[in-house]
Amino acid sequence: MPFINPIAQHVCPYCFSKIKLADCDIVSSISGAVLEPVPTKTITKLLRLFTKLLRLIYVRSLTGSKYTKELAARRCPKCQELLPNNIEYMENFIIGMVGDTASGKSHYIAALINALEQGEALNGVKCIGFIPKGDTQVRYENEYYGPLFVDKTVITATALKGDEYKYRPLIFEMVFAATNNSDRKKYVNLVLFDAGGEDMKDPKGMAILTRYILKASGLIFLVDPMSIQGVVREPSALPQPNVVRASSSFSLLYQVIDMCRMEKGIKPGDKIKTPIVIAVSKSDLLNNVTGSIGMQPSFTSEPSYRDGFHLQDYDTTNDEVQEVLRRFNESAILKTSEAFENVSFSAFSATGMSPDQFNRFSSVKPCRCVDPLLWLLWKLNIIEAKASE
Ligand SMILES: Nc1nc2c(ncn2[C@@H]2O[C@H](COP(=O)(O)OP(=O)(O)OP(=O)(O)O)[C@@H](O)[C@H]2O)c(=O)[nH]1
Ligand SMILES: [Mg+2]
Ligand SMILES: [Zn+2]
Repeated sequence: MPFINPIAQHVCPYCFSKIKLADCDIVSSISGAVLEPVPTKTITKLLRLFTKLLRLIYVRSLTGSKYTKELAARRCPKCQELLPNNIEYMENFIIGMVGDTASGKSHYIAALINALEQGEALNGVKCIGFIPKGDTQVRYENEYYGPLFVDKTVITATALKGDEYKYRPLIFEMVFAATNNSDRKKYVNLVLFDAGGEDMKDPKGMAILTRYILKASGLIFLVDPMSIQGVVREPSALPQPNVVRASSSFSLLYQVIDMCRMEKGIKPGDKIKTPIVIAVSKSDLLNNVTGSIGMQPSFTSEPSYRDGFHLQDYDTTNDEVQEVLRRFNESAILKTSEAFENVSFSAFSATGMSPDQFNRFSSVKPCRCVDPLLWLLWKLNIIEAKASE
């Protein structure tokens, strides 16, 4: 039976509280019944003292058929969510999608996870295990994969449903093989949050409903090309998109910076350490406009990830995207992003094309969706990058 460190603190991926596993009830995921409660006031003082001491040296492992047949899980004492059953030996990496309404967050999640499940990119970075936890796969298939890749229709705008009061992440267990530079395997839960742009556009929404942005290990900030005024005004911006924005994305970025500083106690002028990728979404819409300024960017073609994450290729696209933002009068985003210590620029297309008038795609051809995630994993020291040859 594996030893579980009883004094280690773990971060709940749902409410972000720091918890000790000894303080969690063990619950059946099937019936919801409490299988082993944390001792409460109902038991005698002496017994309570004894169990308290025991919990300081021993935490039960949830292995064996007794727990498997109940799909046993620990329950967070703060938010009552059932924790992933691997929480004792995994580190949680919360990756938050940020972007205005209709900037492309949900289609991106659909294409990103599909690309990860295909395996080539993960094999390349020596990820030897990728497993969705709990209800993640069912939710992914119903809300993302099914609509986009099977029905080839637009995914509906994200919003909390009737009785929901918080966004729940998709959680994937990732195991990385030992390498020359690190002789131990790495165990990581990739915790991916998607939320409605409406719930992050003002400080109140971000403080309560999209709080994950302030707790994230890494951020992917989406910039819709249709929020770049220089692109929208370009006559060659075809096909003309159905959403043209009145304002640029950098006001949302200002808010992220302001609230991250408040949350983490960072003085103005000091940099925020959370790595962030500023990613231009819907890069297929840029095909014509980049041509009009004589650019043939490599960010509109899919690279091979077979033998790993190529830093040189990423750096090329990083420069290209910054050039596009400069040339189309969106330098404010470049300037604003200087508030972050680790920032890079990327571009991807989740679908390869805009939907038709019936909200359908004739085919779905994602491009460069894994780039932002691989860069974050590299910055977080989870994967290694291939330096230039
Ligand atoms: N051309 C093009 N359109 C895209 C792409 N990705 C998304 N779209 C379109 O952009 C619109 C919004 O995409 P969503 O993924 O729903 O945007 P979102 O950021 O999740 O929006 P909210 O959930 O409302 O915050 C949809 O009509 C998509 O069809 C893309 O890669 N290329
Ligand atoms: Mg959405
Ligand atoms: Zn919790």
